[in-house]
Amino acid sequence: QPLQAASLGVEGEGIWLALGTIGMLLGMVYFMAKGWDVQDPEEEEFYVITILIAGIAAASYLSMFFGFGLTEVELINGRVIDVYWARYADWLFTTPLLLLDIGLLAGASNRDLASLITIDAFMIVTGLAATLMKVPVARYAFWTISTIAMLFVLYYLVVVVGEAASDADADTQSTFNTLRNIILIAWAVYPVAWLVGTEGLGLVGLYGETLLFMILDLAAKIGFGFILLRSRAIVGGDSAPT
Ligand code: RET
Ligand code: DD9
Ligand code: DD9
Repeated sequence: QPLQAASLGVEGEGIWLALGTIGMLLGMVYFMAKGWDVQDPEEEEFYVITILIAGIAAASYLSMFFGFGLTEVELINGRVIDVYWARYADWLFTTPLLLLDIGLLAGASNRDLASLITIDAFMIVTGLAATLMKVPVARYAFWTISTIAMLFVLYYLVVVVGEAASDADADTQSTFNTLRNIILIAWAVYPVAWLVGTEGLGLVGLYGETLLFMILDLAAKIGFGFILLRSRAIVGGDSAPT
């Protein structure tokens, strides 16, 4: 049965893709239910962004579960690797939205937000290039470029966005610090997962790598959203209409 073959995945990793789909859907439904009565436009913005993040990820996980977001890359050394490219489509949209969430919380300027999101998109695009290239040295070169871009994103988040947050009230500062720490810890593991996984050195198979990405994705999106939307800091301040 083709459907069954697709949903099991290449190494049985379909179980983690199914759990990822369910986790993203549950997160999305929870955020929708929690935000249903929200009237304040500033607060509503955080809900819209965070629900969109979970929805995009749910669609991406479902497509990977059905084997739709999967492709094979044949390297020049004859090695053939299975790659879930749908992740990159997901991350291209969701990582900017996550940065928008935390940037709006901190009260960062539009100019700083635009810079941050541009470097982030560059990180994902060069990461996809690393993933699809046939020449191993080119793959590691693009991985290195993408990782340097990530270090810029994290630096910018701590220094520039952190500076904006330091002017905010105590609630906002404490929520910002928690969310920033989730990003610092979770995001930094992604290039390591790529490097040890099937795209890189192949120390970890597709099964283990898919599990690792699922845990990271749920922490970085649903854990992040849960903390953000529970915080009083997102309720519009003086600027909100009464
Ligand atoms: C890649 C490979 C190349 C090197 C680097 C990467 C970084 C990816 C990151 C992804 C973050 C995803 C999130 C998803 C939310 O669920 C592309 C793996 C640096 C940081 C937060
Ligand atoms: C063609 C199916 C790709 C699914 C990716 C979902 C994320 C898109 C934003
Ligand atoms: C030009 C960048 C090369 C990076 C090599 C990394 C090799 C890891 C095995």
